[in-house]
Amino acid sequence: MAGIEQETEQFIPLSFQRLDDADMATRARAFYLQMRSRRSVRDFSAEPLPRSVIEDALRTAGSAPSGANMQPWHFSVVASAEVKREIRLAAEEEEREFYQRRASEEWLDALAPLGTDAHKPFLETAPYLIVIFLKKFSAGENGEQRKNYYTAESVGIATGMLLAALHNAGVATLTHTPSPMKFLNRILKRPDSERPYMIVVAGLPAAGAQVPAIEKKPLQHIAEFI
Ligand code: IYR
Repeated sequence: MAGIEQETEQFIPLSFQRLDDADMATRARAFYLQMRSRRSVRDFSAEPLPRSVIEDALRTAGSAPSGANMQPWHFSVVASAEVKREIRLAAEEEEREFYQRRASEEWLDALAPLGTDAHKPFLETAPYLIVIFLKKFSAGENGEQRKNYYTAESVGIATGMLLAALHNAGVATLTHTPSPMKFLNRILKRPDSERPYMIVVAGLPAAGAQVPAIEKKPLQHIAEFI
């Protein structure tokens, strides 16, 4: 139709691998065992990692499903020592405020088993800080703003896939959310239409790194079959 902008939907055959039941069960178990060995790490080594590993993990994250396929995410990967330092200083300022004033007693009690405080050396030590931004809007074909849908759900899924991809590649991670995180827009020069969602700290654990002795709920406590 001349003059009318039209998006014709096109369909292609689905590529799907049908596994037999035994294969499914083996793979489901192997993936579970692999993923349950993931732990959030707060004590990182400064040892560098190949950028290609981070790039492929980001490709995995970028393959996540999203509302209307808008892919409402942006990943700023920080390896620069100066920028990591800037982020650490700004984050620690917010965290001091959090631990000294903002956090309720109840929240501090809930965090006690993790042994966290306002001191965040890992933001400088780890080789990569992957800063994830949530885009309420994307640029349309003619530069106009297009609204994105289910942005929190979409970015949450992409972040989970990123964590799984990094763990699968032997990279240790920490999900870190200094609050508020608006300083990340300033430091990383991202537009106001993007909301900092999370920092994923990525690298190798320091020799002798320890993690809190915490457990995951068993299946019967988190799921039901009806
Ligand atoms: N952002 C703070 C506090 C914190 C909050 C939660 I919820 C955690 O699971 C862990 C920490 C910090 O990073 O210390």
